Amino acid sequence: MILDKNRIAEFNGLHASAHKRKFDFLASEINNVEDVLQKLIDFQVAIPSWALGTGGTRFGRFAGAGEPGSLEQKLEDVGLLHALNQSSGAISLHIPWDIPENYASIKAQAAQLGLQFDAVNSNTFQDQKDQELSYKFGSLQHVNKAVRKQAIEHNIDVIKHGVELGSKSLTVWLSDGSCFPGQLNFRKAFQNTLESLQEIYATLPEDWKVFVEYKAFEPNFYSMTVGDWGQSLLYANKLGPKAYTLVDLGHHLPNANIEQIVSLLLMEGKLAGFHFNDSKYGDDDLTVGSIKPYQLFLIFNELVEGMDARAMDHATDLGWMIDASHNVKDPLEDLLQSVEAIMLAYAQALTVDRKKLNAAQEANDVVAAQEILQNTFRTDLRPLVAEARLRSGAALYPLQFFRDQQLRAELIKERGTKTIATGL
Ligand code: LRH
Ligand code: MN
Repeated sequence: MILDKNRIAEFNGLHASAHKRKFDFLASEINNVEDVLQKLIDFQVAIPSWALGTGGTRFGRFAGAGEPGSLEQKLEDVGLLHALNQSSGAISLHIPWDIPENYASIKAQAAQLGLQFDAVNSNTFQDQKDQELSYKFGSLQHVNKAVRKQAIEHNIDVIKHGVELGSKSLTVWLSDGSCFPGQLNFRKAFQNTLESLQEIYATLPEDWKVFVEYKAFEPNFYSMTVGDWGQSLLYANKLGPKAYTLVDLGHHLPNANIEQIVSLLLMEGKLAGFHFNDSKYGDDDLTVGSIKPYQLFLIFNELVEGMDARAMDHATDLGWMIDASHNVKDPLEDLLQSVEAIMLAYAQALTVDRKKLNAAQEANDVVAAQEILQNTFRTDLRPLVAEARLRSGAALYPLQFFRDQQLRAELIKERGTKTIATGL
């Protein structure tokens, strides 16, 4: 479905005056409002190709209707999200779930939809039907050199797909680890994994990066061979300047201080970027900001402080990606909510009074420091994010537009109810 822009203009017309009243009031309170608006307009979040259909758990999957049944239809869906919020200008592909049959036509379709190809993701956490050796006991860590070789070749293959598409980074998430004490020699597993990553690293094009994604547990439940930020940073430092640590918000042990991890990885110049989602217990892959919106704000607060300290370009110097799975929500509605939550947290971080906060920190005025952060968090900045959308030709309220215009019903009319999207 290609959305007719006039439908968006007509919708915005209905809401323009109410929006202007709210925005004008808010703008009068923010001294760098134009700078903030431009940063919001420039900020793009990559949509995961594996999260455009209904996900499931080992207990069940309740299929949705009108899902994308091909890579072309997945691009259409990301194009639709981008038309609605002008903040979803990239797609992150997972190989082999999304191998393009024809690079030229996929690139042409993406260009027509205003989409870039963000990081490509390898997959050595499943055995493909035509695969010779199994990854049951790991891939890059495996005790058997032939299995490691197979996994290395897959990652090199994924880079080739990425180069064809114009992507500039490879994300490596390894399910490797162990389920029981004694099952694994941790040192050998680390060294096998490092040597394997070094072979992959050696094939990276000059202007490419490799993102090493860590995870505390699942699908292994005793140890993970890239189990936390420290281990990932160890790999990234030993690999070289093109290797970075990717932070998936759902990959931490309970109560981890993710904003502190982000601050230190940024300080070291080794932060790759993010897989945004939210969780209450494990790697729940829930809608961004749906469980811990204050933590998301605190993470963006560290990001803006740390990126400005290194004069980094907010929009392009880090990887901004969503990684979610939708069990009970419409995938597109869930992703619209997630992008909104990310833009809101970024807007909040951009409007924190940094001079006052630094002064409070220097004075150990703990109360003032908290008040400065919470005043911003408790200020409704939604009109600011909506204004950025209005100025970039998007819908003032994307989710409401999606529902009012019954876009899911239109997708079902086009695709039927039986199409199933590859992915999680
Ligand atoms: C692992 C993970 C990884 C992806 C997968 C789909 O939990 O976060 O980033 O490869 O989800
Ligand atoms: Mn992830």
